[in-house]
Amino acid sequence: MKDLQINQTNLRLAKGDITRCEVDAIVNAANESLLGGGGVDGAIHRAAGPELLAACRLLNGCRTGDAKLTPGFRLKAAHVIHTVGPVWRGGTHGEAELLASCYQKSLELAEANGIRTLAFPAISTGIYGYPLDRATAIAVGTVRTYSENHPQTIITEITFVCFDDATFRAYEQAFEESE
Ligand code: AR6
Repeated sequence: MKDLQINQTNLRLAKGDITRCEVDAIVNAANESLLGGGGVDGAIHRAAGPELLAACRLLNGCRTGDAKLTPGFRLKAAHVIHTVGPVWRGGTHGEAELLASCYQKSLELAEANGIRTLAFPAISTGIYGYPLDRATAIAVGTVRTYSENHPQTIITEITFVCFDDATFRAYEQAFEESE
């Protein structure tokens, strides 16, 4: 498995639990309330501690496709970027654009806050039901395009963290197809 180096930015794949990542920021696949939930959202809130929920309460939610920043509290990551992916409704309700926007807005927020290393979960592919192959193609494509269009970016490392083997394989395929 090769990493993808695009200008300043290394795109890489990892298996495991995003809450343990030693990066400047981890991305949370949240819901519009930002008040916690299951999946990776639940895991991040458990690992960060109750201060995270208190910080999220001050943000007044987040629209689908948008992203907001909090500290990481008890996490190794200094920050959490909370983004809200689309619920899969057959693909004809703007899901692809909204999912791409999650990655784009997260990268812009990272850049604006001095974040150099960033880890993403596979947004929308769990509880929200987005087909894995389509979601990973959008994730890799959007991040790749961002890196190509921002040769002076401060973001040096972007990791796609895969919680299971099927997700890892889908990202491997997306990396191959993007080359
Ligand atoms: N580390 C990395 N990835 C994880 C972890 C973890 N600790 N736990 C789960 N995943 P999901 P969604 C993977 O359902 O589809 C919540 O209730 C998981 O295997 O967490 O965007 C929110 O509050 C899958 O590959 O997020 C929302 O209501 C990926 O993370 C809703 O779920 C995303 O699965 C969001 O649903």
